[in-house]
Amino acid sequence: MYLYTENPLKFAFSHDFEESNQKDSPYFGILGVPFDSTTTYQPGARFGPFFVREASYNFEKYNIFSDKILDANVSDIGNLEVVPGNLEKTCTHLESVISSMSEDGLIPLTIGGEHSLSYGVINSINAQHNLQDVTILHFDAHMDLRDDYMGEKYSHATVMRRIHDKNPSKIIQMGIRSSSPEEVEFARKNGIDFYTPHDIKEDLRKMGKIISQIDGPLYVTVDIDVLDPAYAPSVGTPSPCGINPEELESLISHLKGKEVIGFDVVEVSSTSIGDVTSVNAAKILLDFLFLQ
Ligand SMILES: [Mn+2]
Repeated sequence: MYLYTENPLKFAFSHDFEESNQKDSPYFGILGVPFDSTTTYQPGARFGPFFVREASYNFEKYNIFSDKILDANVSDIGNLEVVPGNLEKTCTHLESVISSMSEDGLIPLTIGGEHSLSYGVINSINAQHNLQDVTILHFDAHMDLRDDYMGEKYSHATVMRRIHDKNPSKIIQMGIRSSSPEEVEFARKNGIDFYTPHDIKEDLRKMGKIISQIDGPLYVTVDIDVLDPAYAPSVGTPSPCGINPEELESLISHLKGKEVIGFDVVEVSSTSIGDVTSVNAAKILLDFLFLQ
């Protein structure tokens, strides 16, 4: 690096990985996964990592609400080398990188990319943690609990079903407003708790409490389409009448002090600078980092 140069593609406020720092507090590693091959409707999530990083530069390092300067240990390790059109090979690469990150003590913060990548991350985490002890907190407009989507077992539309197959301790879904009757039946039969935007708007405190009461290790996956399309129009599968950014901010704030073993923000398909979808996605990551 030369004086007066910078690498604009690293997430704002991230720094080079220093192994010596990792002992006292959690160390996070940001990984972009520019992959969107199973997208059903609006493609472009492959550009999510770029636009989310770009949007991250427009935020302050100071959070006025918590009166805190962001000082989380966070290192942006770059993008995964994906195999366009091949989810299986992409997930193999992903699992390899996530495993290496875990060996270095880095907790993955993944920027998507389509939602199916969460499966790759969780599958790899399964090797480090016992997934049977892990709660999955899932923010989404969609349940993603289909056993297959048009015959495909591995798809953005089946990702939570594949994660459920791995027997996590619990799956909690928030923001749900679009599903098939079979998915609702599956959720009810299998102890998957789901809450609609109505539940969240009616009693935000109660929803926060549900998050506060999660015990043990926790993986958080945020499909940005959980937000209303007014706040996140550039998504693979937009669904109206979602929650707003204040509600999501409030829910995320309840992760303070939790043992979060991974966090992803997926389905950002922005195609222009300043797109509100990527701005909100960057904000979610920063809100989470401010809790550290
Ligand atoms: Mn979704």
